[in-house]
Amino acid sequence: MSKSLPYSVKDVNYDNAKFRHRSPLKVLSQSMLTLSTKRNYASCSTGKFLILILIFGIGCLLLISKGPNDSAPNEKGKVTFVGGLRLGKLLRKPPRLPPRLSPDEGQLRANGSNSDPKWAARQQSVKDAFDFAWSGYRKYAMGYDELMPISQRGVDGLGGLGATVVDALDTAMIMGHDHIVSEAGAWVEAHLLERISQKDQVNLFETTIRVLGGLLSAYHLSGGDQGTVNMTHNGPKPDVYLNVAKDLADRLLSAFSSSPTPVPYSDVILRDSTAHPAPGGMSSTAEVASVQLEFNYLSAVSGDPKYSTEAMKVLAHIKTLPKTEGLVPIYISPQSGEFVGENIRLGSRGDSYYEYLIKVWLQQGGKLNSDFTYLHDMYTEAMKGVRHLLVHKSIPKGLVFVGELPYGSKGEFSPKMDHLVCFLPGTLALGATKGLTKEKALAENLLSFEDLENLKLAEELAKACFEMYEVTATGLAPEIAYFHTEAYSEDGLEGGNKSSMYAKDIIIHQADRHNLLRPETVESLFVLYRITKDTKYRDQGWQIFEAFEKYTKVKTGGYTSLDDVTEVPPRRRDKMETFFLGETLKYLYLLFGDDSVIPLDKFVFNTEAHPLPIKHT
Ligand code: DMJ
Repeated sequence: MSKSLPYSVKDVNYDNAKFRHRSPLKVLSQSMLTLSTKRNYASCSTGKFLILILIFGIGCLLLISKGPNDSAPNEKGKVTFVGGLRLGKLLRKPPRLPPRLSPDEGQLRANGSNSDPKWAARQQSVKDAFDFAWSGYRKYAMGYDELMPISQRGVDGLGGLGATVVDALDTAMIMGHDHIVSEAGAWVEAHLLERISQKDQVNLFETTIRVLGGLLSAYHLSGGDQGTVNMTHNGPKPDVYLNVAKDLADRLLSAFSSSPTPVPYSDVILRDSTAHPAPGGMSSTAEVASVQLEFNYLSAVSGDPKYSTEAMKVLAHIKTLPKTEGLVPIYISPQSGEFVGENIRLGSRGDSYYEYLIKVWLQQGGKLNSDFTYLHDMYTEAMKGVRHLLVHKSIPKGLVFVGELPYGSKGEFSPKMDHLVCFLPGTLALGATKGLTKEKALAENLLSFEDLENLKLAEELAKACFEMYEVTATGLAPEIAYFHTEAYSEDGLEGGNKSSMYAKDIIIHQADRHNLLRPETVESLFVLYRITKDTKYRDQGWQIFEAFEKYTKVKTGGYTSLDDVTEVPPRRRDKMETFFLGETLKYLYLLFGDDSVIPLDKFVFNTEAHPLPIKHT
């Protein structure tokens, strides 16, 4: 294999030679060679010379008359033609052969077309599900954080800011549910500022990702930020959302200013803008490192740098702390600024630390050699660490999963994987292609060795995440799964679907059999579909959606969490989490829809699925 290839064919299942650079001179001399061996009429040297001139002339003409293919999108997405300097430009930058898709891939793309009525109908089903979820919430719980659909009432589990209203708002905008945008928007305008000024304790992270993130996304999608996007004419003016966001963020800033280190406290008392550590004193690593997308965007649109400055200090500080091959413990102390304990995992309390490293870098323009390159470096090192220390294969069927190191890298490996880890396939794929399709990224030679490794891992992990659903009797994943390995096995704890070929690979403990309507797997299916165009991700998403419809829908309105996904009928809990409307249904809707809606190279989704625009640099 040629050393000039940027990566080894062994790592990926396509032929890199198809995408290798060839200089125009090489193309020409190769054509000459082919011609002269195939035909005999160029035997005299004058003849060869004339043919050379002829081919060179035709080549020049072809390059100059390339026309519409030689176009480039301008900043606002309109296409302008790059005329004039074409020849010089092409001579400077050698043309490359277009990537050839395997017949399979070509088929996948054709079937995955957004004009396909099958997917349009499925997308409509998700839109109807959102309407049904909202109708239950509106009827029984309007203004509460969450709906308890079985007891038909509301509950304030997140501090009482009407979290479902704000989490659902941008999903309604994206789906074009105008009446819901009006209802939710009117509620925000009439009540939210007052609530914020009166409420007691909230969690910095949860309030930032759900409420602040939701407000900022609603601001953008309703035409704020110089009207780059305007998905709705319903609801209040964009500035209403922005003003509430500023008021909320001003209070949340106390978590940063009260702490003696750059690591913020976990809890804020909204009404008097004070803050304190969580009981036990520690903050979660994921929590302190997953507020930056929101604070950065607020600074950008408000013109006040203070939000971004405070939030980014956390990441700059974490950069200086010792790590294990880029991996970090799940607790950090705001008092000392140091990590606490050795528990390393990409599940709860660890997850979105890794997600924000790459997403904040992308949000800030995704450039190497910028002030934010350190984030890309931290992410790259961490993903290498994941591949080296946390990725294992199950037996007997070889599912690739990400486990945990509860006692650090010197302690024993645990084959436990939270459903929360299923954000990782999507993040890995996004980080690899920077939101472009795999086809485009390959054609433009944009993928490094690391990117290709990460993309491959993304696809393997997405399979394990999907099988966590397939293996259960309900077709819905448990909160936590264990994987059968050489070192770890337990009998009699299968998911209930005996016909699953992974029934022996996946072990589900009694205590972990609940399902909270979580989004991570469908989030990854959505990102992987956009990036690979492989329709299997849509099919899998549809299967999951159907299982939600079958087992979690509550007749009187709304959807509910379940107690045990391994039993049919499953025992039900009594809670519709806000992220079912904010994330799960949004990602499913986007999975079945047109790629041009919230394109991945123009937006980053915060960890609660609220899209924020990528900064133009
Ligand atoms: C959401 O609130 C966010 O996605 C967060 O990062 C993790 N957990 C939930 C959804 O499962």
